[in-house]
Amino acid sequence: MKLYDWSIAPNPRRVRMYLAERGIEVEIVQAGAPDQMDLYDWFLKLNPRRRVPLLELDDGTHIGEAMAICRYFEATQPGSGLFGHDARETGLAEMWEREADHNGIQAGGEHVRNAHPAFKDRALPGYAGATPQIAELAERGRMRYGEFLAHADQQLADREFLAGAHFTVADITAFCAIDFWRKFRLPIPENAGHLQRWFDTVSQRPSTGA
Ligand SMILES: N[C@@H](CCC(=O)N[C@@H](CS)C(=O)NCC(=O)O)C(=O)O
Repeated sequence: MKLYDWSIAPNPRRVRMYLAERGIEVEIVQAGAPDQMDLYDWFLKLNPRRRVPLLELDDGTHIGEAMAICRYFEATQPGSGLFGHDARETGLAEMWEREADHNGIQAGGEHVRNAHPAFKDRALPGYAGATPQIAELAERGRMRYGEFLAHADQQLADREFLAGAHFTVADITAFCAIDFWRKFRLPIPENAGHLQRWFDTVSQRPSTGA
């Protein structure tokens, strides 16, 4: 089994954090260089979806999508609680994980990839052809991302983690989004004190260094 990774990218980090939280060891193969904007040619030939992370099983099966990969490990080695400890927490973890993916990782990406010169003609990940930047999408992405930060701040006002008392995959995805996009001028707002407290707490977890 191999996990194709790209050390600089936020989505593979979601899987690395999940594995580190669980103490699961998998062979990790870099599919792109840390100082390049493109994944390696050999990887793009191997994976027509042209994106990381990608899990390769021993029978050659390829599983993409960060949470699908985490769910594979949760199914083969169940019981971590990272997808929730009971029905209520499972629902909340799922809801906030999706929120953090759609309006965190993807909305931040909608802004940065449509605004930053480094992403000229590369506004969407995973496409071989040119995907031009659209200024209106950059603005909309910033708006969506801002809403996400505000909602997360509100949610964290009276609970330690997004789904409640326990750290879950929702926190993993939200942390990977916020820690990545803050480097592109999308910081945690000064008035989002609950979110900042949560971010500082999660930053202390050893899995963030994975
Ligand atoms: N929804 C996918 C997103 C995967 C994705 O967009 N990965 C980025 C890295 S964070 C990528 O492979 N980008 C390739 C590119 O920019 O061409 C997931 O959860 O894995």
